[in-house]
Amino acid sequence: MTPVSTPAFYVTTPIYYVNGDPHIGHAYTTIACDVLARFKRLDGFRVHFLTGTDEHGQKVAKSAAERGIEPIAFCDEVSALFRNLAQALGSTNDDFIRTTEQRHVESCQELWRRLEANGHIYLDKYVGWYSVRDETFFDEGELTAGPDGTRLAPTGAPVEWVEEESYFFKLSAWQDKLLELYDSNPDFIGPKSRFNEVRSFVAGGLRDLSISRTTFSWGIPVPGNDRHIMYVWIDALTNYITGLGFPKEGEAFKTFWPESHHIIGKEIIRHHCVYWPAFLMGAGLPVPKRVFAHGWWTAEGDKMSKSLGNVIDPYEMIERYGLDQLRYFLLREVPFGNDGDFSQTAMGQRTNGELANEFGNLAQRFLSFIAKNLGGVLPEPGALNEDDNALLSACHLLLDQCRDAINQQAFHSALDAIWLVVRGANVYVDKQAPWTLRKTDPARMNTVLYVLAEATRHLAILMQPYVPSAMAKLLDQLGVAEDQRSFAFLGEAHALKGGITLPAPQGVFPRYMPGPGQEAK
Ligand code: ME8
Repeated sequence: MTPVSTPAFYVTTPIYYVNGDPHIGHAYTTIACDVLARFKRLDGFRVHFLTGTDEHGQKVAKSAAERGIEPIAFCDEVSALFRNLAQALGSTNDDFIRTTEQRHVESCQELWRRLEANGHIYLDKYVGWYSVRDETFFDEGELTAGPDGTRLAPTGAPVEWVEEESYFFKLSAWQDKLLELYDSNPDFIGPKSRFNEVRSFVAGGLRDLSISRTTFSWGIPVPGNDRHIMYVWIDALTNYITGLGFPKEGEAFKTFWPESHHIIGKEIIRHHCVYWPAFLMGAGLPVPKRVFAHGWWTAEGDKMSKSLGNVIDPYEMIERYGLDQLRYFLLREVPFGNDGDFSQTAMGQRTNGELANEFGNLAQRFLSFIAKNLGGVLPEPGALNEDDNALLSACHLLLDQCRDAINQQAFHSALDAIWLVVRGANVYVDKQAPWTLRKTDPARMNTVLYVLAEATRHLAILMQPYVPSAMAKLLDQLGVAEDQRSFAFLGEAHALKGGITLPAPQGVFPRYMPGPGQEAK
């Protein structure tokens, strides 16, 4: 049983709308959260990782109507696609939430009741603009001119004029409390640029928020007035506490909520960093620990869209390059937080240049050397020289460097640090040239091979969150037992023992060879 003192960590993806099929953007956030969850588990944390689907609202109701089926049948179908994608990505989520589940209805209604009881909700009429695509209300001043005198939301989505009776949340009353929250918790929002964006939005003044609709019925009924359904965002955001058993504030809630990390795309930062903490504070609940907004992917230089037909299918990428390769590429190519472009040329280059050549070859060179020349027995090292110590100390420093980076969600920085050592290890092999030492100084050759194995053990253990299947194979080949692969086994105290027989080596990162018609565009 996990001891009670084990630190906890809670990570969530946004819950994805079921009005469209999953694509690479959804895969990106899920993979990032999975890397975070795996890293923390390996680092001794008790982790809860939640993902799921956002199934209510006007947009979903419209999509179901277009298909001519009941909304719930439509949701069942598309939600399953997201669930399957998570699995195909190797996601280790502990739960998959659907907002149409009864547990979630109860949770939302309880949150509403608490807000109402605390005097934060009033009934009035909403008159203004609404974007169905963003499921968001916009002020006149935020809109831009569209074609033929129409208006567009800042996201480019069309807006419609709405006039209907609505419940409102007194968001305007939360300005000072929110500013106080940001100022006393500089890590509440990452990256820093987003923090500043949110802070100045709130400092500019807040208007009360319409939180119910009456003109369609696909949503959670407002307690005590079922002519109204809840605004889809109050419903959606609440998933994060439903997933911990709310309205019960039991063990899961108490353990994980104070350690909650929401990873989202930059377009939904306002909902997560303004509305959500205000709802929670209004209901007398603690706010999440941190919200990190990453950037957006374009495809070969263009915005991904169904109409352009350039939406990148994660399954196709897995099929073509491999799952570990896709996971690595997404977190390596672009600093987490920045926008990036998904180019297959870059994907092919990272797959071959970094994974196959730099990392894969490093391991295969010494492992096959040991297999061929030493009967597969890992040699005992002799005295270590300066070069050996330099490489091993660089390995020993990696955990702290990766931890610092991962705690900031700087997935790319952790990879940069690891890659410096991968490159250093390649320089080391070339300089030490064990193939020459075999004839001139076999004892020194033994030391070099051992140092390479021990360095690779460190690299493989630390790379597990990113490329789990390849690293499982590599650690097998290094003779590292499955229960000795957590970060607690990094460092000298658990170094490999010379004299063990290693299994037959085999490549862990195959080279990508474009098939006919698959040459990078
Ligand atoms: O917004 N690049 O759901 P959604 C990077 N249901 N990430 C992308 C992306 C892209 N091109 N496209 C999508 C919703 N994403 C709401 C969320 S949460 C309480 C409710 C990712 O299906 C990114 O994480 O539109 C983004 O925030 C999310 O998918 C939006 O998914």
